[in-house]
Amino acid sequence: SVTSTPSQYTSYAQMTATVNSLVSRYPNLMHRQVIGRSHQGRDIIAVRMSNNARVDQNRPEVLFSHNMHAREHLTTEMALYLMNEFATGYGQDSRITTMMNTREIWIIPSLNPDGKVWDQDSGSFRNWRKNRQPNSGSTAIGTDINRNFAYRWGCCGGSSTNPASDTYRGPSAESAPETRVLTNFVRSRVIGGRQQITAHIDFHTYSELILWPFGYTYNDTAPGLNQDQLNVFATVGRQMAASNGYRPQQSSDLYITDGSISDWMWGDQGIWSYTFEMYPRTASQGGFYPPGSVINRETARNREAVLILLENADCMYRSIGKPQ
Ligand code: 0X9
Ligand code: ZN
Repeated sequence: SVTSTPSQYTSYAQMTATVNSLVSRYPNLMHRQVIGRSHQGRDIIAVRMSNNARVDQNRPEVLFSHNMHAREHLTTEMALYLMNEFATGYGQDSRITTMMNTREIWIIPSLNPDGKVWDQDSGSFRNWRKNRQPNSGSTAIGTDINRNFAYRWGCCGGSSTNPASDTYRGPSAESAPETRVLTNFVRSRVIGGRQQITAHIDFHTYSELILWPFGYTYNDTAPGLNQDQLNVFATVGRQMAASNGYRPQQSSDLYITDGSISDWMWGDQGIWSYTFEMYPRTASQGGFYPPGSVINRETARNREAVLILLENADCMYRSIGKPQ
């Protein structure tokens, strides 16, 4: 079949158990933190990985975030793949070892646990995208976390004011607890006035794309994104795309969004932030629910792209020959 059943993907409960068992097997390489709770009170966790993970070190940090959209279950598999790869590759693979010795790698395997449970745990998939927060004055449930960020929130027709819409932006920026957990975590990585996180990928499905800011405007450059910076985004984006066969483009080439995570990460925090849209390319290949048999192939497919971003994360301008 071209589609799947819920049991072919890791559930939120299984994800929690898998992360806990990895952390107890690799206590020096993995450190787990609860960074906050979802609307319904589930833990949102972040795992720090490095050669000395229990200690906060002064190194470039790279963040990988996953499963902001409930039904995009392949992205949680991507997080578990990365944890496994960095843990088992340390001391075995020279590129992974170098990155574990010179970076701090943050992995947030599910930004939307309530949505994931709602979509997956009833026996059949529900095609759910948003969080599970009620809306006052409406029976419709949920805010689209990827329209709820506080950078040009609601500015440009790239989100909806209708609580029933799949792209409902919420009553105000950061109104969704899940958005706030992520932004508070990212803000907490400003140490001595300097944001430690230099680069980021937010994993989604589907369409096989690598997207960079801005999403709120069709213009290639904008206030806060100059030509050199655009060239960095495009150069590293194209290098990553050459490794996985995705299409590299500016976010708004797909469609306009406002209040999305990558616009906030770059526009507010100066973090080189990409949005990946994973497998499949088209709806006819299974859309949000491709068969579980593709999980290994489609997560490993991004190994090289992730390493490319990690290796550039100490100085992204080096990619265009202008180290600063
Ligand atoms: O619409 C979204 O939030 C993302 N696509 S998804 O199908 N996973 O929901 C894309 C966001 C990227 N930003 C822009 N296209 N502007
Ligand atoms: Zn998505």
